[in-house]
Amino acid sequence: MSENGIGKAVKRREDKRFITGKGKYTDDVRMENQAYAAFVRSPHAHARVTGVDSAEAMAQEGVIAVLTGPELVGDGIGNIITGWAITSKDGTPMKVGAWSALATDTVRYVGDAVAVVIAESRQAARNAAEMVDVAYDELPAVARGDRALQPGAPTLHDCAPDNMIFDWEIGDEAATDAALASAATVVELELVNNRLAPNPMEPRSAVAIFDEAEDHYTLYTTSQNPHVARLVLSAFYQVAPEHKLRVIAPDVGGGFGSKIYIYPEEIVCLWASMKTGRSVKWTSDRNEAFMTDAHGRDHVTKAKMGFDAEGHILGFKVDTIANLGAYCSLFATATPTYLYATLLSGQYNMPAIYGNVKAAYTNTVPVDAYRGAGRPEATYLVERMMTTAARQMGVDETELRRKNFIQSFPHQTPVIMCYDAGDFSGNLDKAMAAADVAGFAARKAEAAARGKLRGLGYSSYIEACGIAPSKAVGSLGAGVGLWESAEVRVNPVGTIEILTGSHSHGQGHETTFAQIVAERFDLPIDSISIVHGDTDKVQFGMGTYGSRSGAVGMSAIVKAMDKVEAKVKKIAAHQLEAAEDDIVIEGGQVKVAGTDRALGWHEVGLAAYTAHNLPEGMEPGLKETAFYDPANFTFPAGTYICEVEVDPDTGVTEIVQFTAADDFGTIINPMIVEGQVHGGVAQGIGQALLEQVVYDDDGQLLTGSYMDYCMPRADDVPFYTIEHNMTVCPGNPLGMKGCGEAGAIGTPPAVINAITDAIGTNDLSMPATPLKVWQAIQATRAPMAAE
Ligand code: MCN
Repeated sequence: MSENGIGKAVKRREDKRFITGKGKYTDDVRMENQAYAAFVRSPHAHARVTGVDSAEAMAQEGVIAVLTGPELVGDGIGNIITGWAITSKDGTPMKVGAWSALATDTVRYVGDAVAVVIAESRQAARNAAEMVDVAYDELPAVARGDRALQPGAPTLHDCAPDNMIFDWEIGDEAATDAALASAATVVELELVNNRLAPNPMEPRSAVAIFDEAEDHYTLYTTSQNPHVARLVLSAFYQVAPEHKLRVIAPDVGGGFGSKIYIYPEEIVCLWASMKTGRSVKWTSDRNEAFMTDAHGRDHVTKAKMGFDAEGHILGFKVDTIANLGAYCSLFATATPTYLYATLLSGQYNMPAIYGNVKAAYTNTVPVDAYRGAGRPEATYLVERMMTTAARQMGVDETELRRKNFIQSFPHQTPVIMCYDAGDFSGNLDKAMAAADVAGFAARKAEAAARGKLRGLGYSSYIEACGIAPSKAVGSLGAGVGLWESAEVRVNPVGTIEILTGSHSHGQGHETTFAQIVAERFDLPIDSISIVHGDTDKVQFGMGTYGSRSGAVGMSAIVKAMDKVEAKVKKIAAHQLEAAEDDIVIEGGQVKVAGTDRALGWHEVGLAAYTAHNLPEGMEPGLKETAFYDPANFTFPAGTYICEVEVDPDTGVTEIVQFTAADDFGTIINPMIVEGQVHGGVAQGIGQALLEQVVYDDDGQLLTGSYMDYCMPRADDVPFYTIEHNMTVCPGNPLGMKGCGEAGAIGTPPAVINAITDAIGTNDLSMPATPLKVWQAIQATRAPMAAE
């Protein structure tokens, strides 16, 4: 079949424009009457706004308008919503504090927008923004989730006097307590999952265009899900009715989750465009990005795992406090609940699990989904627990994992998920062979001879991708369905356009999506184009996050291709006077199998549109649409092995080897999948060793630039060894599982388990900076005798 079909390492077609600088991003859009927005942001973490004086700003040259929260609310622009309703264990609904795109009376984090200046140039807007005089009455602030829930902490929202958004539970507490009480060994852990800034290469940007003559709005924006943005902007923020608003997400330079949400800036730019009659552009700078892009993670967790005398897990009890920041962002409430605690079973048979998650408001920027979203938090906990338990019980950690691995499928865990397929021992075997675990002792001895501490760390992760089915997620509180759509449009000349509701912002969909079409119709990949990211071109779709585009988005394309194939076969059978079952599509032709009777693929396309000779009653045209709602999540899983060398004198960790053995089901493009794993592992290494957003106790952001927030660079990451161990996913037509987040999910515990193996203590938190590692080493050493 096609030389560019499934399983082929086709080079990314989109890269030509990216690497030649020809990508077209939102900030590249320039309108003739374009003005610029600059936001006036709160310097305080918590304060009452007692007045906004814009006279001086308005007097500056080039300033068109200064707009404020009360005007926005007065024009009927609605509050920012959260999309997943969580019910607390006492049956009460979660407490959602009001979030206006421009603050009306209170600011709740440093960077909260108070006003916007619209001016003729970016610089004029920024200069004038500094002249807007906002009077604040400062209020006490709280930045840590655990502290926000303590009595006496300052209250952010009246609806939640104790700052508790929800106090949610999953699993069976009594059964878990009984299991722990009967356990031969109980292992306890306290962990912090550090707060991260997503840092996509392209910062957020918006260009809003109001066409007064047509009473129509267009928004160019850096979105992972333009249709959802249009829906929310229309239905909830009342910016414009859906049919009068076009949202275009052109080339988007990465998102990692942070571009799922509809932020205040897009709402304000659209509204300001209507108010001023000008097109309005805003592009975030890096400081603004650190201050206002939704952050990720930020959990504090206490957990206990009980084992019987043979090392079988009996029960797992988890208490987590999740810091959700100042307001509930779009997916924020789903991340520490249904995306986290439903994976507490990891790859293991666990008869009893109980998870309690308390979500807190704090005076920090909202926390939401960031690459992995909930699943890295679960994996970090489960996999550090397994390693710690093996060390505490004095058993081999790979044997402990194997003993507890789930072996038969489908497997229903005690926390909602039903794993459909997997080969966890096989993943571990592949990883151990590729990492040459057998040779580790010799490498450790050699390192010791050089004065270095060498360690090996494991992580056997599992994740759930392609959140589904819509009915099930609806019953758990989701405000949307999580299906995907596709249209397969065969043109009269036989070329094909695929209109997909998925959105590519670095994942290579223009290549992989075309590969499955090339494979199916045995056509050159150049005759296929992928259209996405424009609500005026593409039918409603749900966008890209949760590694769903392969498993869900491509499945919709397959469904639409089924319909196209059926019609093509009918037309060919009619014209070639053969039975439909005898028609095959190959080599650019539609043939009667075993004969030389054939039509060119393009001839069938043309026949569908001339409609001169179609079967009786058939509609002309060759274009089919499908909506695909998956029957279940997909469950990518794997084992990662990290080998480190620690310098005991400086605490510096070097990752000397990193092996990833993943099960992503059917792989469409091995090169793109490897790239996805490389990127994810780099982010996982970033979380484990380098990255951390820090707010001080007053809620001031201390890591507001790359001088203070340490991203991984090329010399922080090793060359990776990537292995695959495929079990086909039974839940979708291609047998695929997602690969886009695995690296970020599986990596952090592998790195920390390796360092703690090297230095001989479990007491280490992320990011494991040289200072922390050095201090941990010192703590393991006996105090020097007093002289
Ligand atoms: N693929 C494949 N075979 C598989 C699985 C996937 O060939 N078995 C291909 C897919 O066709 C697609 C790519 O791999 O081209 C990733 O597919 P998938 O795992 O379905 O993930 P999505 O396309 O839905 O992308 C979302 C995912 C997420 S959730 C984050 S966060 C993330 C990630 O992708 N953000 C990224 N990878 C990123 N990569 C870049 N460059 N930039 C981001 O912002």
